[in-house]
Amino acid sequence: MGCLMFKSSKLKKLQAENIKRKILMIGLDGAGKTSILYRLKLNEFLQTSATIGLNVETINHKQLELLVFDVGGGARSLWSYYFDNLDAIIFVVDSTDTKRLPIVREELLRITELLKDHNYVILLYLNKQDCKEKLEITQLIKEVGVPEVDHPVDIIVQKCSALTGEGLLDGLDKMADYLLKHKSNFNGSESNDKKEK
Ligand code: G3D
Repeated sequence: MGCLMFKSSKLKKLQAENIKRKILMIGLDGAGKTSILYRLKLNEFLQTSATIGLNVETINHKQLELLVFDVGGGARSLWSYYFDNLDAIIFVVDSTDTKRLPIVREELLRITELLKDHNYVILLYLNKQDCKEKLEITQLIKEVGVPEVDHPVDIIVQKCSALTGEGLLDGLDKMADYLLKHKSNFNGSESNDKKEK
């Protein structure tokens, strides 16, 4: 009996332990990264100001503890400083900013090339879907170069709005499911996997 009780409390403790994952949130300035971060964290749409440097928040979702780095879009050359040991990238695209889609495309192809030896997933948030003037989803995917990413990276595409909250949790769910399913393949997961046995 004592042994059984020990086992069940140990199991509960292990189940309570979250699996930590490092997420980098990037995208051009004004795409809505900071708004998304705080909508996910606080379930509120906050009035943001330009990110100088970095916002870092922990978001608990499913069994995961996600450490999210929101790096200012004005400092694109700095994105790669956060590539070490990352598990996922949330790439935020402003669906209404059609003029800058060629830059988004360039950046997406650049980061997938830089990360070709890493094991990670990309969640592409097509933000500002509440706006009237926006590109259709298939066109948007084509314009940002998703079909051209030829490195073996899985890309989850999700329409969303930080203003209304629509689509944000759906995207996070899909990313969390992906990370949980593939966790044994990810950096730093060995200890977590061992703990769960
Ligand atoms: P960034 O962190 O990527 O630079 P922000 O982007 O989160 O600072 O957002 C840039 C601007 O877009 C902000 O407006 C913000 O309110 C707006 N925004 C963010 N997400 C959405 C959305 O889903 N829908 C709409 N309609 N607007 C959004 P301002 O006016 O402060 O520049």
